[in-house]
Amino acid sequence: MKKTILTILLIVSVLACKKNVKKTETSKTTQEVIEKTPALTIVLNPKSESAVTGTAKFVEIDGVVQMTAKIKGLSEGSHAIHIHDKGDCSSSDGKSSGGHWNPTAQPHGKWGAETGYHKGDIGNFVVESSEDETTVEFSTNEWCIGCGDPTKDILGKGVIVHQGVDDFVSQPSGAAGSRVSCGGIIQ
Ligand SMILES: [Cu+2]
Ligand SMILES: [Zn+2]
Repeated sequence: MKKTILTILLIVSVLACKKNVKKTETSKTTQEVIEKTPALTIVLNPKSESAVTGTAKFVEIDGVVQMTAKIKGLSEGSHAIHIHDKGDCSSSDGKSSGGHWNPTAQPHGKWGAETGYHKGDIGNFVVESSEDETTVEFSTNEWCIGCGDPTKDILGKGVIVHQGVDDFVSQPSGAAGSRVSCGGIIQ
């Protein structure tokens, strides 16, 4: 009888031990995955006396950077959004962020155009109602977050939202009008 109880206790403790080990391993793996996923969220601040605010979230998964921008305070209609060369939004007109981010020395254009485009040429988006927040989604494998490759790395650059529309033709920046919101892509 004593032997049976001991055996049962032994089996129970071995099972409990096994369960514990498995749990620990699982949580460690999840933690590692989180640490390996570069991500950041930046704030977009009003410029050129606008009231355009928002956030832009960047996440890199399997070599693809996904941008999700949420923007408020824009008038109804189409507006341009780009990545500009500097993460400096200090000037009141947003021009401290420089021209379009163009590390591959291409002409300005529509994203993916055979004639060329800047790495910052995200394009236009539509605001359905000036009352609502508009979500802008964009993803590409031509960017990275902190990989150090100067032709891909968006860290240190700046997101600019324009009052006007990018015509994809005018050089060097698509004649998209004033810069109404700015956020530095800085961790
Ligand atoms: Cu721009
Ligand atoms: Zn451009």
